[in-house]
Amino acid sequence: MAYPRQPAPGYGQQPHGQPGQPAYGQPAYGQPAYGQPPPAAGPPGMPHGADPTLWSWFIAVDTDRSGQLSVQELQSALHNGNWSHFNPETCRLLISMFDRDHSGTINFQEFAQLWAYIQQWKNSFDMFDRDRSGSIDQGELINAFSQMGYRLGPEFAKLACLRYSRESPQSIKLDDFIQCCVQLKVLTDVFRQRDTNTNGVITIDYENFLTMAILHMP
Ligand SMILES: [Ca+2]
Ligand SMILES: [Ca+2]
Repeated sequence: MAYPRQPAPGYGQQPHGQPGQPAYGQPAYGQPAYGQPPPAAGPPGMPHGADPTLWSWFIAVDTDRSGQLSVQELQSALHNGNWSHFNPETCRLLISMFDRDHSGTINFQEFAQLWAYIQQWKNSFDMFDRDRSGSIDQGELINAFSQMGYRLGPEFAKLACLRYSRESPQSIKLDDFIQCCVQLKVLTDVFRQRDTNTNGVITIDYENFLTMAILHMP
C-alpha cells in the first residue's frame, strides 16, 4: 500500500462536504428558512426547532426514558439498507464521536447531528455501490478509497474487505463502511502528524507505536 505523496484535494474526506455541516446557503439544521413560517408544534417535550419525525424516533428508541441513547438504544434506531441493525462497534464509535459531554450516551441534539452525519455517509455509500447491490465489494472499495483521496492499492482494499465484511463472499454494509472510513481517517491523520516531510514514511519505536495505537485507535 502506498501513502499518498501529494494528497489529492479532499484527502481522507467524504466527497460531499463536512460531517454535520449544512450545505452552503442552506438553513442550519432545524432552523426555518428566511420567509418561511415556523414549524408547527410537534409532540410534547420536543425541543424548539427540532425535526418532529426525528424527535418521535428518538423518544421511541429511548426505551428507558432517560433522554439519552445508549449503544443498545442507538443500535435499535439505525439500520442498513437491508434493515439489519447497525453493528454495536459502529454504534459505539458513532457515540464516541458525537457524545460532546462524554456521558457515554447521546442526547437528542447529538443524535440529530449523528443522524445528519450518517445520511452523508449513506449518500457516499450509495454512490460507491455502483451495482446497487446494497453492499460494497472489493472493486467498489478500491474506487471508494480513490474517490476519497486515498492512494491505497488493491491489496489493502482486499484486506479492508476481509476486516470489515461480516458476510461471505466479502461485501461491506453501510455500518461496516462507516466504521472502516472513520478508522482509516483517524489513523491517517495521526500518521500525517508525524510524517512532517510528507514522504509517506515515519520512524517509530515500539513504545511510541503502542502509545499511538492505544490513544488513537477509534
Ligand atoms: Ca436512554
Ligand atoms: Ca455493490
